[in-house]
Amino acid sequence: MNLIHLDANARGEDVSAALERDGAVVVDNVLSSGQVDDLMAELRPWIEHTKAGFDSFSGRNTRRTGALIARSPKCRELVMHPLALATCGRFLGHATSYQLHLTQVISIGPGEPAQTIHRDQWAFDFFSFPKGYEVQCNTIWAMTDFNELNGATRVIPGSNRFDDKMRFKEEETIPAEMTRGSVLFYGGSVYHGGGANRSGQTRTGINLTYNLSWLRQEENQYLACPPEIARTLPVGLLRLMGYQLGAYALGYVGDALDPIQVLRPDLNGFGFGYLEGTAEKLRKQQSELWGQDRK
Ligand SMILES: O=C(O)CCC(=O)C(=O)O
Ligand SMILES: [Fe+2]
Repeated sequence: MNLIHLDANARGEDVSAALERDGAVVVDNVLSSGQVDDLMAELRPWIEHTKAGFDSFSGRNTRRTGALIARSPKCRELVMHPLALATCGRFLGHATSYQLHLTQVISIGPGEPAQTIHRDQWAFDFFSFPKGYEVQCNTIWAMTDFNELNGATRVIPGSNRFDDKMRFKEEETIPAEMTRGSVLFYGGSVYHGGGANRSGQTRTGINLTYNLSWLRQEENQYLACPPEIARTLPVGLLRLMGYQLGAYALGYVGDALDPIQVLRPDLNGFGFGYLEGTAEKLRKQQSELWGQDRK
């Protein structure tokens, strides 16, 4: 059992291929030390005000700080990182579109026991998706080094092809060790969990996850980021947050409006500012249904 590492020049298709095969892969040293410092400078006040988790899965010694789009301009950039988008575009490219699923700084404090090994896609009401049908693409950006002692994420490479609802012990997993500034990519189907922190220091990672737009988002992006802030954000980011049609009839407002027209009436909504490939897929769906283009 071995976790693949790619270097920072890796392309989205390389990361996606590794994810398809193993369910998880580390890309080393994507962010500079200065970039990590800048992210942490914005996040620290929010982390300090975050309460610890309320159950063993969220972690009673772990702080989970969300709403990162509203709270941190640097995280907005990270959510749109070209390697993350290129990887998602490929790994989740079988659907019409994908969207931002959640934003969360996970700070695992000293003494936290290991989290239950799970699949993130269990969030979808424990529905068993067909093997090989990927619904989610996840990142954890290391803000501290991740090592076995301080609670590096535990993964089972190749478990993306295992049966659903299996149970594992910590010793059946390996730690996704990586340096500060590196990123762990992992699919929704790979078995993994936060590691036990047996060190004296907090382990901090930024968990940014993406899912197919026909599924619900784990973090409610419309309320986590108030409209006053959302109105100031780049259109590409708004589309990713869910201000878009997820498929032909998913997510419209009122009289069949594109949701971005409600937030930004100044924009001529349909087909504008979508991530690569999505507008074309939506048009294709329409022409299949109507036998013509809407333009
Ligand atoms: O913090 C980690 O390393 C992983 C946490 C995790 O898998 C989760 O909360 O779903
Ligand atoms: Fe998880």
